[in-house]
Amino acid sequence: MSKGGQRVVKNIDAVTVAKKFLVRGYNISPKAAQLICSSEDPEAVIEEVCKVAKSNFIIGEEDVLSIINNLRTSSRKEEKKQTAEETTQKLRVLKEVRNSIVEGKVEDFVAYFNSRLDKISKIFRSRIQPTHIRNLGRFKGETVSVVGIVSNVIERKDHFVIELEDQTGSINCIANGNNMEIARELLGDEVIGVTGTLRGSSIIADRIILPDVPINGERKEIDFGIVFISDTHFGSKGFLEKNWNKFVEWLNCESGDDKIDEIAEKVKYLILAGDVVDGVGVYPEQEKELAIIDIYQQYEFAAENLDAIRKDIEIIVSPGNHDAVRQAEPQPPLPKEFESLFPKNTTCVGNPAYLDLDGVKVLVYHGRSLDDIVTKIPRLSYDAPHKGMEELLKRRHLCPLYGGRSPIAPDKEDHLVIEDIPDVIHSGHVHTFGIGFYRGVFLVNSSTWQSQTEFQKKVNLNPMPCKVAVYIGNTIGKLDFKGG
Ligand code: D5M
Ligand code: FE
Ligand code: ZN
Repeated sequence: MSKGGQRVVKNIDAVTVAKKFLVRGYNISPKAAQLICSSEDPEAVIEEVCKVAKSNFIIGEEDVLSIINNLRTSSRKEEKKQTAEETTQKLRVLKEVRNSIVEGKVEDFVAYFNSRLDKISKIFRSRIQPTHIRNLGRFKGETVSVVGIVSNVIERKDHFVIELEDQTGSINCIANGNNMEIARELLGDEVIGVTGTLRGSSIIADRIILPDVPINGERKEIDFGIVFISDTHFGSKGFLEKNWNKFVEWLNCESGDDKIDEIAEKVKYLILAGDVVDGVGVYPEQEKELAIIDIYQQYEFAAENLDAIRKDIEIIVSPGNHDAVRQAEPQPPLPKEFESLFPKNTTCVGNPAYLDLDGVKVLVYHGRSLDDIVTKIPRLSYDAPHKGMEELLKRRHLCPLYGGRSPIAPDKEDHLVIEDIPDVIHSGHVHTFGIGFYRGVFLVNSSTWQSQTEFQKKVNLNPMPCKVAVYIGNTIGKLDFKGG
């Protein structure tokens, strides 16, 4: 008998075996009885032998051997099935927002920013013991620390003035010397810590501190593969179908190149980080660039393409600004009417979504805020989008700047704070590719499957399509499906 996968071995002798057969009207040869005694599960073998035996049959060694072999094969199959079931259960969605309705009243914004400040203040807790801004007056001339939201940054001739706000008031912090470089890159609306001397009604900053992540993070090693893609834009005229098909061929271990097929064999998860379809009415005159003008049919086409992927890969689909969900972040998962089109091995999650894939924590975020970051910080560019993602991680927020190009829904809770440090942050949106590693966190931007659009031509945005990031072992590498 098999109980919870473990065999209960019963001691049984040949005479007892023979008796068991006799009471059922069968004879058994002594050697066959001996074989049963030495089998893993004598009771099960006796059951099976009797099931297939005809009356007046003397059971010999051959009969017993074939039953034992059959039982072994089916038990192996059962074990394999159990492993497959366990495998599919290893994906856990730790955090996402499925429902959020906000009216956008003044009090909603207050609650939203208080939540942001609370959550990020907790991250600072072990490094700064801040004084509430309202109480600073008692510390004239002394060293003080505050944690607040950047409400404004003004450049002066030889310094910056950073206006900082907490729940109790606001204060000007003067950034000069080396601090000017940090002040120059502040986006606005991020939460920072400042330590300095209180002079008059301002703090002369000694240190400007971003919440950041600890320096001692390590690379997580995994014995399976995670593939990162984004911005498939199914339904667009620019969808690069031939290249996509090559990618799917590879995933299905049919590329013809043993070396890269071996990598594909290990792939257990595929994450698609938004802009699944091109959508309808996303920008003026978009219809001119659409191969499929109906949103439902676009998702049907997406589903067909995902269906071609081998079924033991778990596919995770998160939405982006071209998808059929609200624009404001956090975005909920795709509605059931579209999710139901997708193959069974697909899970739709929100944007952002914090996932656990066999112990690997992946924070998926489409990446709309990267447009603002790249515009605001001159040393950054679309050519290295992971550097922009690093800035998000340092600020412990997926979309620090409020009122930029990525709309945020002012929920009571700020769901875009990076509270728990993931092993990987995966974004897309900017249609360029980049992989980085910052203090224990892999940063992946997974490009696109859409060629350059008319709009992108006008603004000189050069996509790097058909590049795929693959996490395996302790590193994330790039595969390029652009050629040929
Ligand atoms: O965005 C793909 C990239 O192109 C992303 O970096 C934004 C940029 N883009 C696309 N449309 C616009 C408009 N209308 N204004 C500014 N920047 C834009 P995707 O989300 O795939 O459209
Ligand atoms: Fe896109
Ligand atoms: Zn996008």
